[in-house]
Amino acid sequence: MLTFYNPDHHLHHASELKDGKVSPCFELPHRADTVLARVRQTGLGEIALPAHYANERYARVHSERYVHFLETAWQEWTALGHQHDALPLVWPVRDLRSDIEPEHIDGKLGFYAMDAGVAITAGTWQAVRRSADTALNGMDYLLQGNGSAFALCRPPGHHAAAEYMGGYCYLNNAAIAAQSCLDQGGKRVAILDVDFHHGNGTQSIFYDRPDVLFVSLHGDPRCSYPYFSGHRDETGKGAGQGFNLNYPLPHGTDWESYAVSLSDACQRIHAYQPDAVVISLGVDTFENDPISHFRLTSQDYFKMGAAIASIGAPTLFVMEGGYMVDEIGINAVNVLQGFEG
Ligand code: SP5
Ligand code: ZN
Repeated sequence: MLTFYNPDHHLHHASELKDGKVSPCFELPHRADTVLARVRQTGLGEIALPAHYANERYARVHSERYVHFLETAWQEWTALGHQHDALPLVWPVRDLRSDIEPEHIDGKLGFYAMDAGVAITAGTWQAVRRSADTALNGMDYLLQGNGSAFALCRPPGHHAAAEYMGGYCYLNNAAIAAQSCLDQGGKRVAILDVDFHHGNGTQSIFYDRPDVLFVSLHGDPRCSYPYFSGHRDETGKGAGQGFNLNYPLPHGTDWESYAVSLSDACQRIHAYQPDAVVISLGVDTFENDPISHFRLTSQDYFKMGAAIASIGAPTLFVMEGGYMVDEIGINAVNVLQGFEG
């Protein structure tokens, strides 16, 4: 399997607010380095440097003003004399006004964010856009007639919606790739999200559309981040009714029960007859992940890959979360090898 990878992800190395303290982000450059090293070590296949794409491609699923904000936020922040990371700190919840974009960068940061896990640093925009390009090039490669590809994206994307960042995510790489398939003649794309956390951003982007089937297995939002989406009754709206499928699972879920939901999910995707499948591949479902609560073992990831192969469609794997850095490479590549059979 061909891997797309751009080392510019190193330019994004941020802090986050966690447990009441600003501390180094769990989402570190070392994560992608570890996965790349495992790709090399296992001889999975060639590694290609992704092409560059224009902002308009990101703006197919994000608003233009949000893409502009990401591109200019660091400049606006440093114009105030700051030299450290920018973090959002005020949000337009419920009855507050969210129809007017603030002019001040402090207001914009909250307006365009869902949490304080998305610092803007000097290199964030460059890393973020190259991450999206990695997924775009992976999809182009599928559209050339190839059966699979691995987009080793970093930063991840699935918490980012049309107009907000969150959960270490800025541009929604999987959504951008799915939309690119449709823009180039695809009729239906399925996105299967196996990251431990609900892919709220991807769900939000495609919630009212029947041309993208979004299916997610994740920690029950009653007790897991992102807390405010991922319930079973979120099934889509309008023309998209029935094209959003959530499988919230309890803390402690192991392969035996995970596999029941995964098998059901894969059957539903197969029945949809998609032109392509995008896998939001988070391996934070691992038993020793430091911020998650499932109990999959490294061996289980081979079986996950085999289940995904049973869908029988061209498949783009897009890297999302996974934070036990010593194991993330093994687990991610086990999925890819399990897929190849
Ligand atoms: C892409 C992705 O996996 N994003 C995950 C974002 C999760 N952010 C909040 C996690 C909060 C977990 N708090 C645990 C603190 C342990 N001391
Ligand atoms: Zn995650």
